[in-house]
Amino acid sequence: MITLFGFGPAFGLPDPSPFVMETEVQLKMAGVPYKFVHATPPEGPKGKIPFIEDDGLKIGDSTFIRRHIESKYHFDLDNGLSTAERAEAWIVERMLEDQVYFALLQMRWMDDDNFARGPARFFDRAPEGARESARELVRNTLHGHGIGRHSHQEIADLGGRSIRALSVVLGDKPYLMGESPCGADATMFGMIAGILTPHFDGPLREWTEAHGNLVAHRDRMMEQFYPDFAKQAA
Ligand SMILES: N[C@@H](CCC(=O)N[C@@H](CS)C(=O)NCC(=O)O)C(=O)O
Repeated sequence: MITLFGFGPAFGLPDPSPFVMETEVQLKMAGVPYKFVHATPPEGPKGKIPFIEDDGLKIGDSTFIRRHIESKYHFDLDNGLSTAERAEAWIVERMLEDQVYFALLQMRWMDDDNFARGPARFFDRAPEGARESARELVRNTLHGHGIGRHSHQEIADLGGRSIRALSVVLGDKPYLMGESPCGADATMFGMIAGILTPHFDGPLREWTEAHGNLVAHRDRMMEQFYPDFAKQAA
C-alpha cells in the first residue's frame, strides 16, 4: 500500500500544504489505497513534502507522484479531456504551483501576524532560534524565486491577477473542465483552500473570497473528498 507523507491537519485544513492536499485528492480520485503518515520536509527524497513510498520506492513532488500513480495504477486523472483541455489544465497547474503558491507562502510567512498564528507554531517545541532561521530560509526562497523582491502589495496584485484568471477559466462550470474533476482540480482545490482558510488574513484571501465560483469549487471539492472536514467546517 502507498504511504503518503504530509504534515496532517492544521490551520483549519486537512493539511497546511496545498501540495499534500493536491496529492491526497488525486490518490482519492484514482481510488488507490494509501495510508497517511506525518513527516517533515527533510525526510523527503527532495527535501519537501509531500512524498510517497510505494513498494520501497520513495517519490517526491506532487507532479511526479501523480505521474507514478497514473502510470503504475493505469488511471488517467484527465480522462475524457481533449488535447487542448489537457494543455489548459497543465497551464493552470503550473500557474498555481509556480506562482500563486509563492504569493501564499509570502502571506503566511512574511506577514508578522500570520506568521505568529501559523508557521511559527511548527516550532513551538524546537530549539531557540529555529523559528527565525526557518523564516529566513523562506525569505531566501522567495527572493530566489523572484517574487520576494516585490512589495507585499505588488505580490498580492500578481497573485490576484492569477486568481481572477482562474475564476474566468472556471466560469460557471462545477469543475475546471466541466462536469467532473480532472487532475488540476486537485491542484486548484489545495491552493484555493490554502488561501481561503480564515486562519490567515491578507489581500490574497480577500481577493479570492470575492470570486464566488472559486469558493464554491473549494466547498464542492471539500464535500466530495473530505466530507468529515466539510461537516466540521460547516
Ligand atoms: N514542487 C513541490 C513543492 C512542494 C513544497 O514546496 N512543499 C513545501 C511545503 S508546502 C515544503 O516541503 N517546503 C519545505 C522546503 O522547501 O524546504 C510539489 O509539487 O510537491
